[in-house]
Amino acid sequence: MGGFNVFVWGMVGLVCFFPMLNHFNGGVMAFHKISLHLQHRSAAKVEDDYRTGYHFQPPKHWINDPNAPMFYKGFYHLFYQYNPKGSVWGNIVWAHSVSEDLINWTPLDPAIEPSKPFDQFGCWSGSATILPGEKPVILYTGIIAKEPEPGYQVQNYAIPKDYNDPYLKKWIKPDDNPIIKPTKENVSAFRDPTTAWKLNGQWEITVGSKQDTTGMSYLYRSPDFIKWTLVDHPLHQKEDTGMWECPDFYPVATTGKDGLDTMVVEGDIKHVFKVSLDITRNEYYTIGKYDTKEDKYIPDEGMIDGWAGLRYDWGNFYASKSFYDPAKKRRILWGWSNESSTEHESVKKGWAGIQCIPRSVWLDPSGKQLLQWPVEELETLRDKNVQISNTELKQGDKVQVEGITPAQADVDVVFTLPGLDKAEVYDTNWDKTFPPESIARNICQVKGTTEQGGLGPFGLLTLTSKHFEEYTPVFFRVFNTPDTKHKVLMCSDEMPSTLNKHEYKPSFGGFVDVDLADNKISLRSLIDHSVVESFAAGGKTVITSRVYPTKALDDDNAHLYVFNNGTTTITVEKLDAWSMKKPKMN
Ligand code: DQQ
Repeated sequence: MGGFNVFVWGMVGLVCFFPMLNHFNGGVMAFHKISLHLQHRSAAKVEDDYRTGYHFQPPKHWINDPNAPMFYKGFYHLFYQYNPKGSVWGNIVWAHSVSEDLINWTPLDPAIEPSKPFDQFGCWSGSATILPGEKPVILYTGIIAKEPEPGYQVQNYAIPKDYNDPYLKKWIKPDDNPIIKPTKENVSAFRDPTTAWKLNGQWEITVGSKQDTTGMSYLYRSPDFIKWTLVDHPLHQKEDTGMWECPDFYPVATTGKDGLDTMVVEGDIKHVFKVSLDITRNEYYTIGKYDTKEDKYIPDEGMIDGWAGLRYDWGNFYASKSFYDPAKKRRILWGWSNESSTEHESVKKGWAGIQCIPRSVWLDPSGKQLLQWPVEELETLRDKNVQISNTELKQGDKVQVEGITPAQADVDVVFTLPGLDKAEVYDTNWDKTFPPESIARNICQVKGTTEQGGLGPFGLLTLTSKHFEEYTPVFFRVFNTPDTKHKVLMCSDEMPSTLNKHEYKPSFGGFVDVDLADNKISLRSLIDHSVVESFAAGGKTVITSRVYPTKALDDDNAHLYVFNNGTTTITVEKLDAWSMKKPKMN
C-alpha cells in the first residue's frame, strides 16, 4: 500500500472512530465564519480570474443564502444575503435582483436593510408568500442584539410599498414587528422562516431551531399573518442533528414534472422536508407525508432522516430554497455555493460566493428521491455546439472536445456500457468503515481518477491544463455487490483541480440510484471558470465543485476531455458540448 493510501486509510479510521466529533465539529457552533476585522475590507479592484460567466453573482463582495425567490407580475425576484462592504460574511442586507428568464439579471437597491430596533443587527434569511389578491409578503429573521452569539433572533415581516410596481423596489417594515419572538431557550437558534401554507383556514409557517442537540422546525399558526402562535409540537424534529437552518417544506406531485404551489396540502401528493445542517454545512431532505390531522410531517418508511439522508447536491451547496413558479407550473430550487478557498483569497479577489443555476425539481417515478435539472432557460445561452458520437474509449483513452469555450461550457454526454459483469466488486467493508453519510465521498477519495476498475472510472475531465497538471474530473465507477445488484458511484474530484497547495480540495461523491437496464448512463456538467455543476442520470445525483486552477484558467488555457480509465471499453454514444454565452449579470 502506497504512502498516499496509508494516509487516506489513517484519516478514514480517525473519522470513523470519532463519529460524533465528526458531526459535532468538536462542539463548536458552526454558523458563518465571523471575521470582524475583514467585514469592511473592500478590494480596490475585483479580480476576474475565478469570476463566473453565467452563474448568478453581483459585481463584488460577499453573498450567501438565496432569499424569498418568487414570481410576480412577469418578473422573477431573487433576494440574497449580501455584505455591501466586504468579501466575507457580515453587515448583511437583502440584496435584490430581477429577471424575466432566470438567466439575465438586473440589480436593484437592497430591499431590506437593518434600520429598526427589530433588525438593527442584521436582516437574515427568509421567504416570500403571495397572499390572496396577489399580495407578496416577506418573512425574515431580524437580529435585535449581538448577544448571545450569533445574535438574538426574532421574525419580522415586510410588505411592498407599491403592489403595482412589478419590480417591487421598495419594501416597508411595519412598526408592529417583530411578529414572532423566540421562546427563552432558543433566542440565538431561531431563524429562517419558510413560505406559508394554509391549513383549516389558518396560515402556517415553520422556523429552524434546535433544543440541545435535537434539530427542530417549529410550527406557527396565524389567522391573519400578523398574530402568530407557537403550535405545541414542531412540524418535524430529529435528535443529534444540531441547529436546523433554512428549512424548506413543500408538496410534490406523485406523477409528472409539474410543480405545486406550497398552498397545496392534500391530493395526489407527497411532501419534501429539507434542512441545512449548521454543524456540517450540508443539507439533507426526506420525502414523506404531511399529516394534516396531526399537523405533522412524517418521512416515508425507509427514508433516512439524518446525516446520511438524501442530498440535493453532494458538493458545495447550502442554504437552498425553493419556490413555485406559476408561469411555467414548476418548482424551482436555488442554492448558494460558497467559495471553498480562504478568506484571504476572497478579500484579495474582492468577491465571494455564487448562486447555483436554478433547478427544476420534481419527484422521481420511484417516489424515493427527487430529480433536478437546470431550468430550460439556461439553454438560451448555448452558442457554438460540437458533437461526438459512437466513439469507443478503451482503457486509458481520452478524447478532447475541441471547438468550444472549455472554461464556460455546457456538456451533455451519454455513455453506453458493454454489460455490467466486468464491474469491480464492491468492498462491503467500506459500509462499516466510513461514516454512513460519506461512504461515497470516501470511496471517491481512496480510488481517485486513475485507479483502474472494471467499469470506470469514466467521465469528463473538465478545466484541464495543457499538460494535465490540473484537471477537475467528474466520473462514474460501477461496482458489483454481493447481492448481485450493482452500485453506481459518481465523483467530482477537486484533488487534482489546482496546483495551489493551500486550497481545500475535497473529493465529492454520491451514489446514483439507477438500474442501468439499458446499459446507459448520462452526465451533464455546467462548467463555468470556478464552478463545475454536474447532473448524473437525468438529475438523480448532483455535485457542485468550486475549483481554483492556476493554469487551466480561461478558454485559451483550459481543455475538456471525455475519458475512460477502466479496463472495459465503453462507448460515448453521444456527446454535445456548447460554448456558453454571458448573460446580463447584475
Ligand atoms: N445564513 C443566514 C441565516 C442562515 C444562514 C445569515 C445559513 O439566516 O441560518 O446570513 O447560511
